[in-house]
This record gives sequence, structure tokens and C-alpha cells, in this order.
Amino acid sequence: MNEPSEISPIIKEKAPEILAEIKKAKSILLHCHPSPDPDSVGSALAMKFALEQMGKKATVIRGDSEIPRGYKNFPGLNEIVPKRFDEISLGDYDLFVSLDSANESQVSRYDTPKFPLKIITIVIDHHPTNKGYGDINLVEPSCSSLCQILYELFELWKINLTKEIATNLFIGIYTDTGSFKYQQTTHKTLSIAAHLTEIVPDYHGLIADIENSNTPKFMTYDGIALSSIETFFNDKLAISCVPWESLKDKNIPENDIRASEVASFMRTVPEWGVVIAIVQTNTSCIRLSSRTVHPEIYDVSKLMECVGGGGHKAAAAAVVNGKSFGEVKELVVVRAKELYNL
Ligand SMILES: [Mn+2]
Repeated sequence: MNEPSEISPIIKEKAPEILAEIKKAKSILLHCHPSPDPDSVGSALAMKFALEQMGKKATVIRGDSEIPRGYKNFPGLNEIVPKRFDEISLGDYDLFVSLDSANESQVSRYDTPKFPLKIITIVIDHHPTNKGYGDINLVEPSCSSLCQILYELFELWKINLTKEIATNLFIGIYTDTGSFKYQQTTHKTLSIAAHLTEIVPDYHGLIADIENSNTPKFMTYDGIALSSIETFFNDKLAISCVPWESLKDKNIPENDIRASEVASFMRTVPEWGVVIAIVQTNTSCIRLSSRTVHPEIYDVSKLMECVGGGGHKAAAAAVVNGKSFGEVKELVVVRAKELYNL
């Protein structure tokens, strides 16, 4: 179905080098990135199963955040170790494979690790802002999802696509493509997904679990966020701002704050070229999530770089510590004006 000739040249080039490091290793560490999405969790679990097929010991740590409740039926989820990167002993491992994490702070924001580590790091990612912080770096921004990169690697490595592996890969591809609607979705993405659904014909329930997992508190946060929207530059830029006090007043826990979902909803207004959801999750931390439907005009990964973030042209994010709410908002408004000539 997916002929090896269709595999991305960068993936083909790096696959043997990565495999050689894996073969040398005995105990391999994997992680989920902060506020993990299904591409992060699905790719970590799929890689764990693939490494075990190769006879390796592989450990997935949960990382900074709780796993969202909608992911409860991902195969292998119960084997994720509930620890952050700063809570493990690196000496227990001889290889770290970082997946779907554009920079060091996507590995952990608690005591953000400094690279190179004392063990070899392989970075596999599809975020164009990834500068390559590993000893070996495979960054392929044209791939829809990390799970698509893994599918191609597994094909080259002759991994048997078990139901556990196929389920995790499918769910990452499905969600990271916005259900096959983002521009990175190609014929190849769809044929990979079609092949995976041959192995996982009953994938519908997993999608329903993910898509129908909102909490009442999230709806409260959503309401506050949407009613706070302000527009700038003739409606070209729309910003939602939720200060910490509003969350505290309504007892909204950090797990129910999902700026990315608010930003994705704001993006559905075609008049708003660029949208940003800003939320202060505690007195010292501010999260931003930015989206656009016109990535060829408004590259939002460049906008998020002004506050230390990054991501894709159409969807990017940032986490800012130690700046005031007003300061951060001012920074992005000024930067949007100069970046996009608003
Ligand atoms: Mn991803």
C-alpha cells in the first residue's frame, strides 16, 4: 500500500542511524509533553510497543501534566509511569527518545532539562520550529503528525503493526490532522490512515471518548474566555484573555484550562485572521495558544516565538513565566502588528 519510495527522504536517511542507537540501548526512556495531546501520548505508546518488539525495555513517563480523561482506552495507557522528567533517575536509562516536542521546555517545564544529557538523545518531531536539541535529530515538518513519522519509520524497521501499535498511531494521525482537514493532510496520510483502520476497524469509540470528554468546569472556563474576546486592527486580530482571578473565583482547576480548544473555536470566525487565547493558569504562569485559517498570510509560529513559544504555521503555543498578564498581551499585539503589517 505505502510503497517505500513514498517515504519522506529525511525519514529514510535518518532511520538506519536511529535504529543503530536503539539496537545499542538496553533501557529506553520516552515521555509525554506538557498538556499532552493524542499525538504525544499515541506516539509514545506506539514507540514503546515497537521497542518492546525489538526486545528493549521501554518506559513512558507521564511528564508534567495529567493525561486527559478522554484518553482512557489508549492501548498501554496503564503502563505510563506517573512521573515528571525531573523525578526520574537518568542513570536508569541509556537512551532518551523525545517525541513530538519542539524544544526543551516540551520535555519538561519543571527544572527544564539541559541538553546534551548524560545519555544519548534522539529527537523525532514534526514541528518546524524544532532546532534539533538531540544528538540525532529527525525533524520532518511536512508530516501531518508524529504518528505518521513513526508509521514510516516502523515500515522501514519492519515492525509488525499490532492492534496496540496501529490504534495509537491512528488516533495521533486523526487528531493532529484535525480529523484530516489541516493542510499537512495528504493522499499519503489518508492511505496510511486507511491501512491502520484495516487493523483497527473499531476505532470509532476511541474518537468518541476523546471528543466527548469535556467537564462542566471546562464549559465555565470556555464561557469566561469567549466573553473576554477583544479585537484589534480592524478585526484582523482577536484575543481572549482570562486572568487568574477569574479562574480562582469559579474554582476552575488547571486540568480544565484548555486554551488550545478556545483558540480553535475562535478560528471559526473567518473575519479574524489571527486568534490568540491567553490564560493565566496561576499567579506566575501564562499560556497562549494561537491559530489562523490563513497560514500563508499569518504564520502564527513566528508570532508565538516573541514570547518563547513555537509550533506550526497554522497553530502554535507558548508558556510564559515571570511576566505580567498585561505585558504579555502588549507583546503579542505589538509583534502581530509588525509581523503581519496590520
Ligand atoms: Mn504532533
